[in-house]
Amino acid sequence: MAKLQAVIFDVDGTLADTERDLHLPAFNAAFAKFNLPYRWQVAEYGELLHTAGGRQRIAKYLVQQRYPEDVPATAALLHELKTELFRQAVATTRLRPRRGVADLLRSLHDADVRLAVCTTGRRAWVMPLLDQLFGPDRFEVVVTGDDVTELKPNPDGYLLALAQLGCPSTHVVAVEDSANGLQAARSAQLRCWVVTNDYTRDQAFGGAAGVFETFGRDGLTFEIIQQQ
Ligand code: XBP
Ligand code: MG
Repeated sequence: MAKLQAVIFDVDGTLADTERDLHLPAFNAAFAKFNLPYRWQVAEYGELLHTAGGRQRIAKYLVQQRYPEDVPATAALLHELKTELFRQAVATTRLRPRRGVADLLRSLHDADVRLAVCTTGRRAWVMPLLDQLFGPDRFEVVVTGDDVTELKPNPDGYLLALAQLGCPSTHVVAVEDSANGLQAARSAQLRCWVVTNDYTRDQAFGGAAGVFETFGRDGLTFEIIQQQ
C-alpha cells in the first residue's frame, strides 16, 4: 500500500458540528437584519444543506420563494452579512471539535502525516474557526470556498489542495461528513472516509472507504486511516 503522506479534512460537520447551532442561526439573523420574513427551521435546513455554499443555498431558496427582486445580488449581500455574523459568532462562542478529532490530528502529526483542509465555507470564518479549535497553523494547506469557482461536489477544491500539498492522490485520503463532500473527493481520485452526523446520516455514501458515526474508539481512528 502507498505510504500515507497527507489527510485532507472537510470542516463543517466533520471537524466540528457547526451547521445547526452556528451556521443556521447566522443565516436567520441575516434574513432578519434584511427585514425578510424567512426563518430556516432545523429540519428544513437539512434539506437546504444539499446545496453546497451559503450564497448558492440562499439564492436557490429565494428563487423557490419567488423573491421579487434581484436574486443573485440579494443572495450575495445576504451571504456577506451572514459570513460576518458567523465570523462574530466564532469569535464569541466556545467551540469544540467533534469528539475524537483532536486525538486523530495528534496521531497523524506524530506519524509525520501532513494535515490539510478543503471546505466550501468562506475563508473569513474558516481561519478563525480552525485557530480556535486547534490552534494556529495546524493545517499546512487550507482550501476554502473563496479559492475555487465550482464548489463541492465538484472536485476543484480537493484538486487544489492536492496541488498545494504536492502529493499524488494515491498517497492522500480525505475525511468528509456528506455525500457532496464524498463525491468531490472521489472525483479527485481520493480515497474518502466518511463520519456522518445528524444531518448527513441518511445520505448515500457509495464509493466511501468506510462510513462511521463517530471518530475515536468506536469510529474512525488513526489506525484505520493508516491501513489505507
Ligand atoms: C459546508 C457548506 C458550507 C456551510 C456554510 O461546508 O456547504 O456552505 O454550510 O458556510 P463543508 P458558507 O464543505 O466544510 O462541509 O456560508 O461560508 O458557505
Ligand atoms: Mg461538511
